[in-house]
Amino acid sequence: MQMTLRWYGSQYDTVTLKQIRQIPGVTGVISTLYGTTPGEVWKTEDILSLKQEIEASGLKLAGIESVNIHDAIKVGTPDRDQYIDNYILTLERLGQADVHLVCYNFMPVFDWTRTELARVRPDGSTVLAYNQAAVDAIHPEDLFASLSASSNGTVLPGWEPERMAHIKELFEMYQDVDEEKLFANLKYFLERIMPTCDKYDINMAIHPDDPAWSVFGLPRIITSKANILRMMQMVDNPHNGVTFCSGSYGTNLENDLPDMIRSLKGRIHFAHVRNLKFNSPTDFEEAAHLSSDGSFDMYEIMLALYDIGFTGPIRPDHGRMIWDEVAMPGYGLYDRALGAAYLNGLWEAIEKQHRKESAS
Ligand code: CS2
Ligand code: MN
Repeated sequence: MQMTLRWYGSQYDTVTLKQIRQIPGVTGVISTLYGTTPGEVWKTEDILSLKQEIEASGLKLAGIESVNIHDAIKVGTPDRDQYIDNYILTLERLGQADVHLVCYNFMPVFDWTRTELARVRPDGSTVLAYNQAAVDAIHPEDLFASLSASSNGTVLPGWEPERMAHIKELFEMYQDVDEEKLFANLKYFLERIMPTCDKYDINMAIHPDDPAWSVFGLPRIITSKANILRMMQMVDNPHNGVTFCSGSYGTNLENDLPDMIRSLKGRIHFAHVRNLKFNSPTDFEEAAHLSSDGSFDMYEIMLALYDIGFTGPIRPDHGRMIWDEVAMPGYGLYDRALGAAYLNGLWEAIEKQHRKESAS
């Protein structure tokens, strides 16, 4: 595996490449052209300058998170082909720039959903948290307003003000889209892009829906073992793969994370590894990465990745806000650096144990 950190670009991120370079064992970043909107064709010069900037700092551009999908593709409106053509052009340009990993998601309207961006934990750190009763009681527009008020002046991915300005129309667009239709539209999209992915060896890695169930009445499909295996089979090409995000699949306690990882052998191209602390099945908060701070056994998750021979980029996911850092919620430097060091430690122990066992 290759340890990475997500980085939003010097214009948007409070964390610098120099800081990332100094985290032991982190060799690359996962980035994006954060200023682009879904549906836009990425410019080659912008891709290359992002890559050059990252490489000049001694890091690698390990992949893109995300090239976002225009709603026309998810809804399947008549103009979707134009947007898929645009997506293909972006993929070609990424491939020509020697980028071979693209993370994306297929969630209607929103990306991840949380009800609080700064819940205070017993140690005084603040974390992103989710409470189902709070979602049931709030209108999405009001949730957006309350989230942007606590985002430390940063723009949250998937909750961009331009998108939220059209939230009513977005909900209307999805009126007739149920889970089956969403699956069909995803299949249509993947079948059209696979030849380009084959040509440039681009691994597409779908990010799970977060939380892994329907919110605000919108359909969600990338939620469980059965659904993700259905997706792998419906377009059975190794370039049609997965971002295994423990914090997103893990929102549903029925998901057995190590078992899911093993069932996806060969199709996990990217991993987000983080912990959650459940206070009840419908209330959770984003604890520190350490197993004992949350509800997941992080050793078992890393062991499963090791056992399937995972070699792709991995990153700590959201971190807590600690040591008075002011940054994009979930994306500060300090706690993600602790997360990276911890995951590297688990990996080293697993690797050495395995080597010892096979020598004896
Ligand atoms: C990320 C997602 O911040 C996060 O929760 O894991 O925003 C992820 O980048 C997207 O869903 C992938 O398209
Ligand atoms: Mn994730």
